Amino acid sequence: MKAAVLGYLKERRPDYVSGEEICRSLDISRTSVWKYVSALRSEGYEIEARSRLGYRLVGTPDLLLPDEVVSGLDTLFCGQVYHHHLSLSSTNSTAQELARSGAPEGTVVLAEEQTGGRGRLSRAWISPRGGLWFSVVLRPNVLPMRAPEITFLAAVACVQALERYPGLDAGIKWPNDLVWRDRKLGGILTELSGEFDRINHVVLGIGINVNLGLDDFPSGLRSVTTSVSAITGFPVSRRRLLRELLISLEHWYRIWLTGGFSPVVEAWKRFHCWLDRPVRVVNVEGEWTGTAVGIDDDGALLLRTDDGLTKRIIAGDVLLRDGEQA
Ligand code: BT5
Repeated sequence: MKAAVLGYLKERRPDYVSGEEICRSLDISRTSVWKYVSALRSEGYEIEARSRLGYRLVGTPDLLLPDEVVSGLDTLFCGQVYHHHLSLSSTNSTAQELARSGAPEGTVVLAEEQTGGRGRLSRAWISPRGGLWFSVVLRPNVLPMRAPEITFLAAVACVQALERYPGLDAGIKWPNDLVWRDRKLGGILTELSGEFDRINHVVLGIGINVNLGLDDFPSGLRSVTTSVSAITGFPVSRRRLLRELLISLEHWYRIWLTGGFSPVVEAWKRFHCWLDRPVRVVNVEGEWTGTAVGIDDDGALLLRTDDGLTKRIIAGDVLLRDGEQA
């Protein structure tokens, strides 16, 4: 009902709407209207109340509140259950807890800021206010060994949502980075909970630097990161971008569930950045130099090594050589 009161105020913005009219059309008491208005105010909505005139919405907080994100969201499940937090240690950790206690597929956990945001191998992920930091609970009925494929479909979903913005032709750096002109714009962290032959759940974490400035990053990261607003030159609506991302994610997730990994791989290849460039690949087993020449049907990176062989790499970090990137 709170959402309905908000909807009413939005529809009539910038005019006043009388308390009586809201009562009548929503069939609630005046006290209830007042209660919902107070609740909305405590979330940050600025609502003026004038005797004889009624209520008027004058300001919406720059927060990704449930009423802003979920109402009218054109998805079947992705984001339909939505948990919003001002601050969390890591949305992936909170989503894991929710998943363990039975959260349905598509549940989204979003935090305006993270104090312990993480990347792969427990690396720190910088997540101040202004970005999009969220996690999605997924319960695919596939073998656990296929869970890493979710990183690939998510990357495709993200770059496709981003490319609707002028100039935001992002690429994907194998395996999980969203990159624009060699600078990191976002990252994906897929975490699996399962047994040998069964997935309990997957938590898909996505971080995108949206309205962030250089000052938001520690000095060591400033030359290798970027943000949507730095690229477009103006702040963008995080609400619109988040909704587009959720729609795109659901779209690609369903393609993957029904059509398998190959349509994802085909789409992914179009965005593969650093192709044919001299790179260094590092993982727990060692380090190789060569040229990235593509990915195979399983999503492994194909590296043409300096001695002319093609090596398949299934996990690791890709770095540009020749000091092209820090
Ligand atoms: C990633 O790891 O790129 C995955 C990032 C996933 C973040 C999301 S936010 C929502 C959800 N909740 C979480 O706690 N995490 C997920 P990796 O490929 O390991 O890259 C990590 C490296 O990226 C760090 O070591 C830094 O060098 C760099 N980095 C950290 N914060 C960054 C930022 N905001 N933008 C660009 N680069 C960053």
